[in-house]
Amino acid sequence: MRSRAAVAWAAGQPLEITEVDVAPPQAGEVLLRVVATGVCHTDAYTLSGDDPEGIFPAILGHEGGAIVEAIGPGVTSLAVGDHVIPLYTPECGKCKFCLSGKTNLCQAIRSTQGKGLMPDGTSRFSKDGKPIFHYMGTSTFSEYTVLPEIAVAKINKEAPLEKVCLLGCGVTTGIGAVLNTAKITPGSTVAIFGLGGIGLSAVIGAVMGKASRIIGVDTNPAKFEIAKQLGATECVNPKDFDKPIQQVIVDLTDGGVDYSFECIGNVNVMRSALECCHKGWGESIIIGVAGAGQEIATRPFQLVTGRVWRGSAFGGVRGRSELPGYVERAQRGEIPLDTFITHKMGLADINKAFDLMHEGKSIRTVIHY
Ligand code: NAD
Ligand code: DAO
Ligand code: ZN
Ligand code: ZN
Repeated sequence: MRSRAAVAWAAGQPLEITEVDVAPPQAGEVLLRVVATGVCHTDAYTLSGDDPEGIFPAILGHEGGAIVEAIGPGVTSLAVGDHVIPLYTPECGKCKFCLSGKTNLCQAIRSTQGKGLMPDGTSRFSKDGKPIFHYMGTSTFSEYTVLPEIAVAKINKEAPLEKVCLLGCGVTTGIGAVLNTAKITPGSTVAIFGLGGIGLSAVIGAVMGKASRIIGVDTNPAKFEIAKQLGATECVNPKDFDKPIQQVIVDLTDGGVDYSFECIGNVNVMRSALECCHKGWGESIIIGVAGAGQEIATRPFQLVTGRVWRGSAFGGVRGRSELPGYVERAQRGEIPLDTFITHKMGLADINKAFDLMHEGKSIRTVIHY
């Protein structure tokens, strides 16, 4: 079949809106009609060429809300008409990782997904007979996309897909990093570096976890109002101080915060986030994705003296079993998705969504098909 799509032909080039061919779902796969998709910083990161896994040409997009259009042979857990969220972190329930109970990083299709291919080693997308790669196993910048059954979460049909699409990445990532990865305790003090879609979601997670102080940190003060609206108790701009931001936070908090979250992808900020944690017990969670080849650094004594450095992917959330619960929380009004949607537009304007993100003018743009 034919599908409207935004194709990334090469790193650093704008996406081209065009028609692509989509092959039918094979065994264990489903064809989805994407109703709406968010645009996340990770899409921009890959498009920039900084992503070591970035392969071109590809159809980007990983924050979708969709409806099952067709199922391939052997699919049992999904039916045509189901409302779903595509998962870049699948959940097979059978691999060593799924069975460990310790991680959400299912590895069942990891090797092919990382190569931009379906589990059988081929792509379902092509243009004029030439294959186009999948992206993060989701490719939600195509109106029709094919996913393995194990990478699709079935959700409540009542939930608006043009809003709950944001639970496919950013909002779940931020909330999950606070509640699942850090598991903050009530009364904790928290610092959140970067107040984009991920950091603002971490603010929500910190409110849910009953943090006593939530310090938002961003170099763009335009983000402070919305952060405070969501529950940040104070916001600081590193540019306003002539000492390192970690020192500012240590001074503000009688020795440092209990938990910090890096939601930018900047290795220098990752160091600040670690070093603003309290001696003896402070934990810093890296959420941001740094550029290819970059490395983090701190003095080992920071860890010897009790600080903990950890990371979080998709908020530690197991997509098929836990994401439907996030949708229910959003339906109950506990996750204010509307606050995140600063812009809405059609697929034809998707490059504007990237511009708005780079200009710091959007939290999330939702693309409607
Ligand atoms: P975004 O661009 O919307 O937000 C980033 C924020 O950081 C902006 O508000 C910006 O002003 C601020 N910022 C930039 N440099 C700063 C600095 N030096 N100090 C303080 N603030 C600074 O991005 P987003 O969509 O919220 O994504 C954030 C990061 O999270 C990206 O690296 C993205 O790739 C990553 N991410 C990770 C996961 C995961 O599972 N680990 C999931 C989604 C996104
Ligand atoms: O299992 O080795 C693996 C990779 C899992 C991918 C998790 C990606 C999380 C960070 C990327 C940002 C997502 C938008
Ligand atoms: Zn994302
Ligand atoms: Zn698995």
